[in-house]
Amino acid sequence: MTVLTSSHWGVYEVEMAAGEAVALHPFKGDPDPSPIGLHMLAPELDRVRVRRPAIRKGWLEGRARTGRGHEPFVEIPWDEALDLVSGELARVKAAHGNQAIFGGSYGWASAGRFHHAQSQIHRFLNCIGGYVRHQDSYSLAAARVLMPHIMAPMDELMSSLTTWDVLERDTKLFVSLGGVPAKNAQVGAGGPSEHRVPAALRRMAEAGCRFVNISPTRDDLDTGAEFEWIAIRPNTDTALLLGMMHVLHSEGLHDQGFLDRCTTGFAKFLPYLTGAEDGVAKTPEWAEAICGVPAARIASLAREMAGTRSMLSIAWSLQRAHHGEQSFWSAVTLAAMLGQIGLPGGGIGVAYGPTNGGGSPHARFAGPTLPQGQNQVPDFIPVARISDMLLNPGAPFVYNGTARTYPDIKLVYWAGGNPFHHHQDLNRLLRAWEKPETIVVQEQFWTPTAKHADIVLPVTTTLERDDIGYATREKFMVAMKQVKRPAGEARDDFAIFRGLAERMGAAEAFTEGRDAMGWLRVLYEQSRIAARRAGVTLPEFDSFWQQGVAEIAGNPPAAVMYEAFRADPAKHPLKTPSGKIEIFSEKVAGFGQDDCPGYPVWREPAEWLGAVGKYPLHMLSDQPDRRLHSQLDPSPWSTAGKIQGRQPVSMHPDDAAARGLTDGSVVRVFNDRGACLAGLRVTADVRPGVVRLSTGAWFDPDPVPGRPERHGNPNVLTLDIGASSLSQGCIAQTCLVDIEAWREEVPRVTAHDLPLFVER
Ligand SMILES: Nc1nc2c(c(=O)[nH]1)N[C@H]1C(S)=C(S)[C@@H](COP(=O)(O)OP(=O)(O)OC[C@H]3O[C@@H](n4cnc5c(=O)[nH]c(N)nc54)[C@H](O)[C@@H]3O)O[C@H]1N2
Ligand SMILES: Nc1nc2c(c(=O)[nH]1)N[C@H]1C(S)=C(S)[C@@H](COP(=O)(O)OP(=O)(O)OC[C@H]3O[C@@H](n4cnc5c(=O)[nH]c(N)nc54)[C@H](O)[C@@H]3O)O[C@H]1N2
Ligand SMILES: [Mo]
Repeated sequence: MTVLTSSHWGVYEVEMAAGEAVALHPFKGDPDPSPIGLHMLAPELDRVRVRRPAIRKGWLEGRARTGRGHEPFVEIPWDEALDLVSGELARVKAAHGNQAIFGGSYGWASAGRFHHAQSQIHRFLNCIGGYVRHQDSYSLAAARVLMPHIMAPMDELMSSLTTWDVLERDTKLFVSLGGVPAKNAQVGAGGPSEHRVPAALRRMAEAGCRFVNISPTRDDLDTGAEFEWIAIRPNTDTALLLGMMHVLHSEGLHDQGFLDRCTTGFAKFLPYLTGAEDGVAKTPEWAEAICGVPAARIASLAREMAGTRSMLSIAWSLQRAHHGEQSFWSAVTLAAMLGQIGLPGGGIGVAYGPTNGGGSPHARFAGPTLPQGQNQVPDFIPVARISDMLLNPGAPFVYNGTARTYPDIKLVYWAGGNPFHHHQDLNRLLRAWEKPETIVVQEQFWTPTAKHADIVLPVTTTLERDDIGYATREKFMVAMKQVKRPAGEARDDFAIFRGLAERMGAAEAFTEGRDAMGWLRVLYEQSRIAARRAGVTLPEFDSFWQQGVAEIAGNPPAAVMYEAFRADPAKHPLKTPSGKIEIFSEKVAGFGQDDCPGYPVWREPAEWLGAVGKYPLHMLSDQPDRRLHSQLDPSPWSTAGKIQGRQPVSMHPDDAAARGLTDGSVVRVFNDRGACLAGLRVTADVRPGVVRLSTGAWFDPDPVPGRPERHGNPNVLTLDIGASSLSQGCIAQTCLVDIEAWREEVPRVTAHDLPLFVER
């Protein structure tokens, strides 16, 4: 019998010897397995595990706030560590209330539905009176806030995408904004067991579908055939889409019948489009000056989309930008004018490619989910406003139409995320990080966030515990059996929180008298009931656990997104105030915000290539192809993709020549916010004026102030402001930089070193 395990990169077969995992192999049930996870057993990863509870020396000796990130750690026994953490939680609670505890703890953590770090920490903190949470995600904040006002919640839009087989049969023209990146489709939260995206694109191309990729980078689409690349300036898609809409309207190519039946507010948007409102007609010529795409091509593309069955796919990266809401709203409006929403193979998808799940043919039902309980603390922050919160307690902010204030945080507790990976302007985060009195981090590895904590508690990996792997609309549910002893003294997040709950009189509330296996059984049974309602029969727990895997059989028929809504909008209304697609939203207009008015508009981003300033290059920091974010960065697969040990930065040959830079050399990427060293990759796959530095190289600040970060982490350069006052979302893709040769001695990368340990 094969032992299977699941991860965010897919399912793998575990080779066992004498009861321990010795090797990982691709899962035979997966047509296109990802290489990322094959390296989970690598000694390079084992070396950087957190093995014992560790306390920063200055904190242990006198609760000193200074010293985070450069002081040594003292390792202590578990009992003492749990006493310290529970004592600290109790102290902060008594002195300042639970609203002084930040437990938002954003992050992807690992696959496995029970040992899901976010669920565990939120459940625990709720059992002791609550915590300040976060709202939305780094991935999708602008869209998550906007889309329910105008179309539907993002989760609904993602899980109801028209399925690939329909696209293969009916789509004649597929236009992607930001590609359908195969590198991204490797991933799916919880376990993509059947990687299907590259093959689906190939089948579409073979069936005769034509592809147009509108993106600053060419290589985010691969159909196995020729396709057209329209190299747009970053952050200007809204202008291009408005230019296309202008053509549709002025040539009478828009579907007035669809607009009348299925949308609301087109008439209120029209004066902006024609220029009757502001004196600026949003013509293709107007758009060309902004987005750099020839007006003639903008016009012809609009006609082509109107003249055939066309699908518009919009990558999430477009809304991870200043005024990022506008690209999504514009794309929805263009699709509405084309009138193909609800027709087989036509309309809009948000999006094909960011993860494996979109367009999947498999049934949808709730997987095993640990209940998180009730949070007594009402305070929250939009997820990417963490530095603002820590730096400005009591300061006001607006979010989705309401005015709020930042809470005053004394204790930060993180489990399952890496803010020194995910947050923008890391030099600013370093200043904000000095504010809390105590920072507790539960981690598997000595990540930069662990190194910047006061108390680090060692956590098991998925291979070291029993769990259930499941991702929405995937083909298999996997019994993730423990195949390895925990590294050092690592414990499950559940066991750690149970230990704390026992000390704080909340053990019964937290565990409900169950151990981990007891919970797996209960959560599985709940999911089995949900599956049955969706027409899927899962075996009983014991046979599932014994078989090691359950196939999700009983697939629904091929589906067309919003087919029923299109057929009868009154009977199948959307969850918007009007029940229709809102091209004009009374609700959003009522918020009275110029940076996100009641209909889609072009607003200049804070930084972009159309602005005259001192930094001439637009830096994209996309998702890395050899990792998930910062996870497994020390693995041989991730390091093999680096140049002189650093993250590659891609640059157009013209830009490299203008600066006298050569492929493979170490360069300094810089702006006013910071600088890092990266390895130069010269390629015509990026538009001139654009550079790409993928995320995830572990943050490696130089101890000498003013010297560049050493590993190529783009977040020392990115801008830390909200997308707009509507969503306050992450805008990592709005960032100008310059690049020069690095002529000094190249410093060693220390990101994967262990911290210093001292005796007490
Ligand atoms: N510049 C720029 N920045 C970005 C983005 C961008 O496009 N550009 N993208 C953003 C996006 S979309 C996202 S989603 C974020 C991702 O940001 P994160 O989700 O914070 O990144 P990860 O590297 O996945 O961090 C997860 C951490 O959890 C730890 N972990 C894994 N399993 C467990 C467990 O069982 N228990 C515990 N306690 N810990 C565990 C891992 O070791 C890892 O350190 O980054 C954002 N940052
Ligand atoms: N291998 C791998 N896969 C992942 C992840 C990972 O870390 N590693 N992370 C996962 C997560 S958490 C998320 S949220 C998704 C994110 O999914 P996305 O946000 O869609 O992914 P990105 O890779 O940031 O960007 C996709 C493409 O958009 C292009 N692009 C950037 N800016 C613009 C623009 O202004 N206009 C246009 N037209 N194109 C633009 C980029 O060049 C890039 O090729 O990916 C998921 N998949
Ligand atoms: Mo994300």
